[in-house]
Amino acid sequence: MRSWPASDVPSLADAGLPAVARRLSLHDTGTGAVRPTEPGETARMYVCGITPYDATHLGHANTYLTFDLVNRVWRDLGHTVHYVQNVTDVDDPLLERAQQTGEDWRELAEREIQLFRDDMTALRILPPQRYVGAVEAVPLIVEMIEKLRGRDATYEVDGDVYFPVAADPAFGQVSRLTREEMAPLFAERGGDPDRPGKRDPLDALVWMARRPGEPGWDSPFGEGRPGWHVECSAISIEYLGMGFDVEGGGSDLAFPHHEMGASHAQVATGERPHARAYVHAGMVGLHGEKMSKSRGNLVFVSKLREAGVDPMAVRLALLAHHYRSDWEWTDAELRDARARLDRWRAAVARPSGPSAAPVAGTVRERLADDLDAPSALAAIDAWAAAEGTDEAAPAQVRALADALLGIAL
Ligand code: 5CA
Ligand code: ZN
Repeated sequence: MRSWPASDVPSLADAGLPAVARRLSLHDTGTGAVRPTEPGETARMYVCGITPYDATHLGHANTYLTFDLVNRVWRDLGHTVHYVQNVTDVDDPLLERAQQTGEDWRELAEREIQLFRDDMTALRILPPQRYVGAVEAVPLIVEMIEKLRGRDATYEVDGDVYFPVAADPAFGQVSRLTREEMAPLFAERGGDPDRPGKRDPLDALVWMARRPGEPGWDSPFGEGRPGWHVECSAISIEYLGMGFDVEGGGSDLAFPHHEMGASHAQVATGERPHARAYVHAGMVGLHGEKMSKSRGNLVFVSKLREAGVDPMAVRLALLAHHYRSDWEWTDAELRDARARLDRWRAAVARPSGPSAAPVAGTVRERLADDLDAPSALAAIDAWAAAEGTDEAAPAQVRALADALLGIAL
């Protein structure tokens, strides 16, 4: 499906700030360690997209911003980035919401996807090259389930098709959780541990037979719709191949979603790993709880935009927190970000300032170390607060904030 327009990314080398050879290190949930990414000339990234039954809230924005930094740092290091994102445009919560409001599920999805595109554009989050809906990916997903079936890695329960987690000896590799830890998360995050007829409570649904009043597509396993995990597994390996560099999402996706997706992909292809690093952003909360559509405690990006808030202030407010931390949104976040934006804008409007080379070095170094955006912001704060006579510096710092942090000053 259609992605969204890209904002320009200035070349820092052209601005007189050549990059030094460096690797981007990221925290990999699969090993629990911060490790250098080792992409080839083309870096390959898959980030889980929205389930479009409600608009973009600040938690979503924070997660997509995290991977926008990965994209920007890799580009600055000279890589071409091949970025793929899905849209879960058919799934239980979307169909349930449409049912409640009496709206057609396709119209609901299309409206919320468009709002998401507009929010991402306003926040200057670079678009994926491939933006793929579950509905349009049904043939790919069916093909993948056929591969699993060919490897004896499916079974049926009352017409629904399951993947037995026992088929993947590496199951548990992404989340590194014990079965005792997995069980409640599986139940909480869309799983059905108690369904009679399952071989293992943790086995994942890959194809759901059509239910009355719900959409369905033809397949060799009967009319139905795809399970959630197999959607991302099929889309990622179709457009990126196995062993891509980063699979990303919020920390609530580590288990079961990324765990199951990796097992499906590895069993279907007989290769591993699915992704070389699994990277997870922290959860943004409001009033003491994770912001979530099901809880309804949301601050929408579109509402802030409607209220006249500068999207760059929203972006700066999110960047002020390390991507892996869980934190709470308050009005003070936005107030501080606005003040910072004003200070930076005034500083780059000066006829001269301190040399840009040291601040560029620090920003690049801090971001390459597991995306330490708060320290990168502090480096620009210090530059903005100091006086200097370098007449090229204001334009260079403007390019730096734009290229690496996505902040248009
Ligand atoms: N469609 C699936 C992924 S395939 C899905 O999880 N959709 S979602 O709309 O629920 O979430 C989209 C992304 O936002 C996911 O990466 C999720 O981890 C992240 N996310 C959701 N809530 C928050 C939050 N409160 N803070 C940070 N990230 C969040
Ligand atoms: Zn996903």
